Amino acid sequence: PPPLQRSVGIIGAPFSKGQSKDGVECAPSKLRAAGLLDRLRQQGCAVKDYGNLTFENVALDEPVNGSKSVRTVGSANQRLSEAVKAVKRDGHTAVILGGDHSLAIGSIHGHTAAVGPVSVVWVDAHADINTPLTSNTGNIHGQPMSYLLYELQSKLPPLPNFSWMKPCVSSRDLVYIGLRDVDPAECYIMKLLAVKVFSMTQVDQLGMARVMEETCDYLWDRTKKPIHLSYDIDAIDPSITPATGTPAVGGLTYREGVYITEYLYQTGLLSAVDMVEVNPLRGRTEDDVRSTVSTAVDLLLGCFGRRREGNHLPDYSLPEP
Ligand code: 6HN
Ligand code: MN
Ligand code: MN
Ligand code: MN
Repeated sequence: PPPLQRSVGIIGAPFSKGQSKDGVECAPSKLRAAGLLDRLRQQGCAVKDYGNLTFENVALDEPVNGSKSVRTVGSANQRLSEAVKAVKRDGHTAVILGGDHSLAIGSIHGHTAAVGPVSVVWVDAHADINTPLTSNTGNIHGQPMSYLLYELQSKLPPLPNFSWMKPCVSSRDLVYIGLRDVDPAECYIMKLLAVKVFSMTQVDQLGMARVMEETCDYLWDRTKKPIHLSYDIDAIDPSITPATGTPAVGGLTYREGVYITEYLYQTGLLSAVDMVEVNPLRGRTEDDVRSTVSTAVDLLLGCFGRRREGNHLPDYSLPEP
């Protein structure tokens, strides 16, 4: 097959105010230190590094309807949306290194602002579809999908520093993979909107190969749109990726997790990827952190053509004796 899109634009988004645990803002530098950019280049990608964004803490950011740091999260996502839009206009596949999952608001918003409607593949233990009014925790990283979906707009209260954003995803264009820790309100919302879900039960039933076939069959029923992959590292089982803020037992194996990325790469439609919720301060040991970071790197490499059967550059030739 012809070589697929391998021009990558990387944005670091060291943002943590969508939840309350320190450390997730350190992930972009850890992923870089693990050699992400060099390894993408070694596998034949053209990589442009857009650096890390900086975010300000909005003063006097009192809770709104129980949700924490709304203004700070709103302005950070506005900045991220602009950055993702620029990367897409430059013609790259965007990679957003989080940061917590609230940044999917700006990431998906900026992506659609540049390319039009997208399909969203959300790989996560959690559905992250609470509205500010259903959230039990007040953490916005558990809410991003509700901000993004057209169908939930009438259920959202006005939120300070979010007037820049408009909903931009149809519930018909969303697929979840890996769910196993879903709040009752989230479960209700997903049924109400008939969202396509491959929970861990379906992964067990069907196997990941069929899950991916059915995911694409479902998303491509109408037209093939660019794909936004939003990958929460807590989708993977915490025995492999323990360094994350909200671990949930019974997750994807390393192999299932990587298979998702290999499959989506082969579609040629992968247009933006979030890698979120790696928290280098949450592992119990150095090895916990190493395993989490290196799994996140492997997932990103899989998104850009790394194959487990081995790889070589197109111009490779055997040395002559
Ligand atoms: N994540 N459902 C819980 C909440 O706080 O709303 C957990 C959210 C986890 C967030 O996966 O990024
Ligand atoms: Mn998440
Ligand atoms: Mn999660
Ligand atoms: Mn079909």
